[in-house]
Amino acid sequence: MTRLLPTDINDIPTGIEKYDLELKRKTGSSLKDIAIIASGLEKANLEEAVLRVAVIPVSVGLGPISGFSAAVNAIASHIGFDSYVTGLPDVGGLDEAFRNEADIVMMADDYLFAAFNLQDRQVVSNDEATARGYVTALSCMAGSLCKKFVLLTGAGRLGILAADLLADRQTKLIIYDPDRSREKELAEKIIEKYGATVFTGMELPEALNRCEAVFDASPGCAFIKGDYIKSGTLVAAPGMPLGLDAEAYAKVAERIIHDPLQIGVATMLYCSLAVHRS
Ligand code: 2YJ
Repeated sequence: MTRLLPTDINDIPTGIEKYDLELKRKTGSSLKDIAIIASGLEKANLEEAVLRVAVIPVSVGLGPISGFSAAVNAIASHIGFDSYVTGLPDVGGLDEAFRNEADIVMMADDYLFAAFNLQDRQVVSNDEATARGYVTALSCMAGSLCKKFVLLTGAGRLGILAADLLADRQTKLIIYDPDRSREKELAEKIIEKYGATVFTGMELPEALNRCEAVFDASPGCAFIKGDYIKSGTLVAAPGMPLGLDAEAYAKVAERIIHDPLQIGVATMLYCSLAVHRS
């Protein structure tokens, strides 16, 4: 996750209802349901009690991003948590969260954005949750990803997590990274772990032509061109900025999941209630 800009997130609190309707139209599932499925929890087994979430602004490094804590808070409230932003940042905020008996604390510096479940000593990173949430959303959109050609662009931190989850769903994985050694290294790991078929060494136009779905885990901007993507392709694109150019976006507008925070944050919260150790 590159550092978000206030313009990426300022509309989240006012637009969350509309966002959720659009997500449901595209995937058949609400934000809350995608997060629950992604976490591996069973909806029927979830406890009734409303959990308290404290979102703590963090001032170290590059400092607070205007609207970041408010956006995280709006997402948590929208999916049914009793969420609030602490009055103080940093250690003062943590002190406040403990005194108010928060169940979950969410905070981000320039390197890590994490949810800490204070009851169960669980910690979930935004990267981990974003990979889980977006693979789930892509799968809901597709019906099933099993045996489908899925192109994963980007073999970095998020790509490594997504590759694992996509291979686990028995996709025919195509990995593309401009750094071909990273691409190969990730493919070898996946082949060794899952005995899966993984395709590498393709040029992007060929890979886009072969695949039925794309998981864009790259930090690149507008490198997926409209000339090459097919109009039926399903796209999960968690990164900011968007990897698709305007023409590519227009072609897949009804089949693309792309947001700056919503799926990642919602999935962090439910994953913090579940046990995940991969
Ligand atoms: O509290 C705040 O407002 C800021 N300290 C939030 C900083 C948010 N951090 C980022 O955007 C970093 N790029 C985090 C990367 C996390 C990896 N997914």
